[in-house]
Amino acid sequence: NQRYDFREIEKKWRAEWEKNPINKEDDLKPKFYCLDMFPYPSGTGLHVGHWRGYVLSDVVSRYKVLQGYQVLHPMGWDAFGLPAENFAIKNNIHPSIATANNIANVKRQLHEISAIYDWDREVDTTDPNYYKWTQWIFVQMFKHGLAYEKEMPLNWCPSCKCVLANEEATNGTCERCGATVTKKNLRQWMLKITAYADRLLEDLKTLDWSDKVKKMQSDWIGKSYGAEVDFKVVGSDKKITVYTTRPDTLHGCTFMVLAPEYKDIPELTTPECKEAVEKYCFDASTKSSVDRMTNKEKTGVFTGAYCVNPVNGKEIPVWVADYVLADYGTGAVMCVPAHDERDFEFAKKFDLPIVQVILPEGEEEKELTEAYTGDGVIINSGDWNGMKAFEAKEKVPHIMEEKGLGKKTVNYKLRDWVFSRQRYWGEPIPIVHCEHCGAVAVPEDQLPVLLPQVESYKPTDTGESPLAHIDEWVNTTCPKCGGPAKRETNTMPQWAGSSWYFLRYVDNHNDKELASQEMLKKWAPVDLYVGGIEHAVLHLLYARFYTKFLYDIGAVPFEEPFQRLFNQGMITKNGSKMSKSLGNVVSPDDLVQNYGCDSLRMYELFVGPPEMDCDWDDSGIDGVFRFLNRVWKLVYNNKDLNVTASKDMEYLRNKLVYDITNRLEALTMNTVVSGFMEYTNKIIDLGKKEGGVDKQTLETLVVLLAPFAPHIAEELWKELGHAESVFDAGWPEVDESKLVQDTVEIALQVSGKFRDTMVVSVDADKDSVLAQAKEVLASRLEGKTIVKEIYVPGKIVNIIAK
Ligand code: ANZ
Ligand code: ZN
Repeated sequence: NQRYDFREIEKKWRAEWEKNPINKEDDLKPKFYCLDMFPYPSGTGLHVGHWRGYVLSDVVSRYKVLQGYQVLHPMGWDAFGLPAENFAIKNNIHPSIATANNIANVKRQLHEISAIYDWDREVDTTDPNYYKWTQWIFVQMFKHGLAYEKEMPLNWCPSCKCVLANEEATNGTCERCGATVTKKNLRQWMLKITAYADRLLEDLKTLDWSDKVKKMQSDWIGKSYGAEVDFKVVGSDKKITVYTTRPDTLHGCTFMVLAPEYKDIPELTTPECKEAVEKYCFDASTKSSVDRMTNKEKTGVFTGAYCVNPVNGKEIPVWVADYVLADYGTGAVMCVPAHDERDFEFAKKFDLPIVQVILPEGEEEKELTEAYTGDGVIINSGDWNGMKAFEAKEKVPHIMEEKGLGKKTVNYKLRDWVFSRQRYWGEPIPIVHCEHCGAVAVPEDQLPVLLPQVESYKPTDTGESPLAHIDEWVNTTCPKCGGPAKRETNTMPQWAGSSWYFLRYVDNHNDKELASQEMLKKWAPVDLYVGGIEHAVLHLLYARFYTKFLYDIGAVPFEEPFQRLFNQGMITKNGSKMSKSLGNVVSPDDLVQNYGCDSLRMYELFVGPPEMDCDWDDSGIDGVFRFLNRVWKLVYNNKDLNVTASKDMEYLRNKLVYDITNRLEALTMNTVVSGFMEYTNKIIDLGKKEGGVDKQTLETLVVLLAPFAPHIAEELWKELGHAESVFDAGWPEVDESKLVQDTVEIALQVSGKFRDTMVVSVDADKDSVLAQAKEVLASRLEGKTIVKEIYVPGKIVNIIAK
């Protein structure tokens, strides 16, 4: 058959691979674990944006198979969580049914990609055999003191009727629905991720991740060095301790600000100020922390109290303002308006004194129009004057320690992880509350605690989960004393299941442990993890925390789950994210129907550098389709010619292998595709000149193409006379000696204008090149006088003629 009938071919090979997977487990081979961030099975299904990452990871997986690895490339479902529940409420379908439907649909769509997923290893976070282990991990954390209960004001989304982790409320709005986040006092389960702050920070160094993502994680952990300094309160035996990263500016501290939640405020406040302070503190309690930090206009009230600046004995006023957070540092700030932007604004607004203590090197002191936050020399600071600010930063904490006025400290921005949700569709937290014994873990042999069927899974306004209304489920007996007890009714956040799923794939049928040591050692950790950058902080930090904890209790044999991370960019349509609500979702179905899976796979990679966002334009796929047709014809027209390769063809073939391999290793997939197009054209042209293309060159092209366009490659491989799969062929090697070219193509110019090209031997001397060039250009030089002859070796001949 001379025609490239992609429909026929793709159907045929997909069926064949299903019977006979190309990726065989073989412990004599090295392993490669290539993982996609598993999808949330939404009702909308997959669009061309989803394909981008899945195609990339599949190309790498197939490439590794060709290189002789046994490859683990699994797929599964992150299926608990709010969207399924919201969908269920809206459409009146039970979340478990809606989820099953969605999984079936997305799975069907995934088959279209022809990725080499191992469906025997499928995991589903809502499957009791899976969440049994999600609960087991929680029980281990509880036993190790890392899961604890706490009553606290929390980010509350009034629309989702649910608490949010700090990570889910980063700009004062709900990450999911965009509603403004408020505060609510609730009893919550917390995970002590802060106990791992240092290791989470340190071990970033060992990972092959982009600097961008590493920085996002280290900023989120937010380790800073500073000092705690004590300020005596005037007329009282109380003191206020502040946390500062700028102890060098102590002499410039002209007032103090406390967070509205600071515990001593009632005792510090004078009777005249009481009413205003109480009102201010109440108002602040209704705002979210992000709202308070980013609030443009500074607000605050004076408490009537004063404290003493320990380095100069000056009495400074104590204020309350909501830009100071209760849960960072000590909840009290020594304010240095001259050198801190927030303090400067505050001082301007409330007319508080500003004293400059750092002078930029070589400048005169003059009135500040804004805070100066740079380096410089210390002034207005008694015997510290003349010191460099950065030196003082180091020294002052020691001085304060010696004088008993404070101490050196380390602080983290990272907070413990709020781990309970007041929603139905999640893993029940495996805890029983007993009047006598307190919170007791459900014994491991009684796991999983099954999520019961409920009639109404709608969330409530009270902060109670819908599970709280099922008396027969809630009322139970205490595993410790046998007395009456109640089940915990909160469920886990969606992140729970995704924090360890990569461990389960390696041994997903195990009913004794979350995965055996043997299988974990065989496959894990993940060698390449592909997914969107939106998970840079949340999921990736949680997964690292889980892995480290499981390592500490001996459940997994490594500390870091993901060795190399690749974040693909988003596919947009007319500049905006594809979404059902915008009506701009491009479905892959029609494109597969009209051009085939192979063309769409290659086009997904061709649209732009894979790490960058890219606007989608259907029309470009045509170029890729035509390219595959050219390859098809090239192989057909030449496969039976039996020509021998020329030196030039051998060069082309080796250069092709060299470039494609290097670009693939660097994951610059768009340049791989353009490289294929460029080299194919060159091979076609050279073949025309030489009366045909040799078989080895054709075979090499087909094997290299196989990870990208597997169906056409498999078909052409058969046409080239092979009985076994192209994926058994082995990845072609480069013969370095052939990369040295005998001839080069050089450009010919007349008076600087490009006129022609010619091919010369690389070691041809100047005279013979010029003579040959003048011959080629003879007609253009006729009747002219040659003024000058220029030869740039291997590149250009320029004949200047009048
Ligand atoms: C005096 C000072 C002078 C400060 C100066 C900064 C600049 P990072 O680096 O992010 O850790 N701070 C301390 N506790 C705070 C709280 N609970 N809420 C809001 N701000 C707080 O920030 C540490 C700095 O943030 C500290 O150093 C403190 O202000 C402020 F020229 O102390 B600084
Ligand atoms: Zn008990």
